[in-house]
Amino acid sequence: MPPTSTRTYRAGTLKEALCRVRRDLGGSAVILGTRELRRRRWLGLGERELIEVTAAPPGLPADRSGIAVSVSASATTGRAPVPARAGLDDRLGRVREAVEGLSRLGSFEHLLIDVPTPLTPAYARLLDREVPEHLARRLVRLVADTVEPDELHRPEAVAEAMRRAVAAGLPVAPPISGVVGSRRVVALVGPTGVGKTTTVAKIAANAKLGLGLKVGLVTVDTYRIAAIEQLRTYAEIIDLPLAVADAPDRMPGALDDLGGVDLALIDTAGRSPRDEVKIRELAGFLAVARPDEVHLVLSAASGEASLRAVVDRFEPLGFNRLILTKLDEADTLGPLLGVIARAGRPITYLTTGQGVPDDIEPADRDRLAALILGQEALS
Ligand SMILES: Nc1nc2c(ncn2[C@@H]2O[C@H](COP(=O)(O)OP(=O)(O)OP(=O)(O)O)[C@@H](O)[C@H]2O)c(=O)[nH]1
Ligand SMILES: [Mg+2]
Repeated sequence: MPPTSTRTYRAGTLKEALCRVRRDLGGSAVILGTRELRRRRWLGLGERELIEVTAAPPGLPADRSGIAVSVSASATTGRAPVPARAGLDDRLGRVREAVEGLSRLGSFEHLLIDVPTPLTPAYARLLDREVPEHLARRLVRLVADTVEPDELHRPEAVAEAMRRAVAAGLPVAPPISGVVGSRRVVALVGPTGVGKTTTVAKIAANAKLGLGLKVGLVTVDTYRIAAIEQLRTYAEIIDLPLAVADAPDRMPGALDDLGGVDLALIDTAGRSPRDEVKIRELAGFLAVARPDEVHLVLSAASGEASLRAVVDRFEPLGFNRLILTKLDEADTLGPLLGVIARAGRPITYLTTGQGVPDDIEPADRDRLAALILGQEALS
C-alpha cells in the first residue's frame, strides 16, 4: 500500500535522500523541506553531515502535513505553508518562536531548513547544473532574503535574483593591461593541455592590435620542441619577439632579450598537479622572473575534483588570478562555483574556443553568472 503521510529521509547526500524519496513515494512526491543535520560520529570522533528531506506522497492534503515539516519551513523563511486548521496554526507559531529563539543563540543554526518551498525548483536546477550542494543551499537562502515573498512564485524574479546572487560571489579582475614605457610581466601556469599557449597568443594579439602595446613572449617550456615551435608560430604571425629561458638564471636575460616591451607574457610548460617536483621547478623560474601577475589557467571542461586538486597543488606558484578556458567544451559550468570559491582569486578571462585571437572575453561577473546558470549561451 502506498504511504499516506509525510515522511523524513536522512542520508549522507541530498541525492541519496532524494533517491530514497523517489523509490518510496514515486517521482511526483512533494518535497516539503530539506535541512542539514550534524551528527556526532561513533566514539565522538568529529561530526558527520546528514541531509534530511521531508516529503509527502503526491496529492496529500495540506492539513496532514506533520508539525516537523512545518517547523522546518517556517524556521528559515518565516513563511510556513498555510495550515488548514487554527489549532495547528497556534502550535506552529509556538514552535517557530522556539526555534527562532534557539537559532538566535546560534546553537541550532545548522538545524534550520535551507530551502524554502517555492524555491525548490530553483534549487533543483542548481543541483542539475552541478552546483555544489552547500553553495546551492546558500544561494537559495540569499534569493529568499532578497526577493519579496509574493515574487517568489514568479520564475523571472527568482532567475534574476539568482543571477545577482551568483554574480555577487564571483570575484573578477580587469584584463591584463600595460603602461607604455614600463614593462609588465605576466605568467600563465596550469596543468597540461588546458590552453595556456593558445590563451597567451590571444592575449598577446589583443594587447598589441587592440591596445597598441609592445608585447613580447617568453617560454619556459623547454621540454618539448613542439611547444617552442607552437609559440614561435604565434609570435611570427602576430609579429612579436620571442625569447626562451631554459633555466631560472636565464630568465632575466630572456626578458631583456625582448627589448623594451610594455608587456612580457610568460608561457610555461603544463604541469601535472601530481608532480610536485616540476611545480617547484617552475616556482624557481617565477621567483626570478618576479611577475606582476600569475594566472592559473583552469579548463572548465575538467571535473570539480580535479580542478580543486589543481588549485591546491599549484598554490606554491603564488598565482593571483584565474583564467577559465574551454567554456565551450564544458557540459555544465556549475562545478566552477565551488572551484572559484576555493581558489579565492579573481578571474580575468573566459575563453570560448580555439580561435586566436577572437575566442576570449574579459571576465564579467554578470555574464559568467548567467552562463553558469544556463540563462545565457556562448555566442
Ligand atoms: N574548445 C576549446 N579549445 C581550446 C581553448 N583554448 C585552447 N584550446 C585547445 O586546447 C588544445 C591545447 O591548447 P594549448 O594552448 O596547446 O594548451 P597548453 O595549456 O599550452 O598545453 P601544454 O603546453 O601542453 O600544457 C589546443 O587544441 C587548443 O586549440 C578553448 O577555449 N576552447
Ligand atoms: Mg603550451
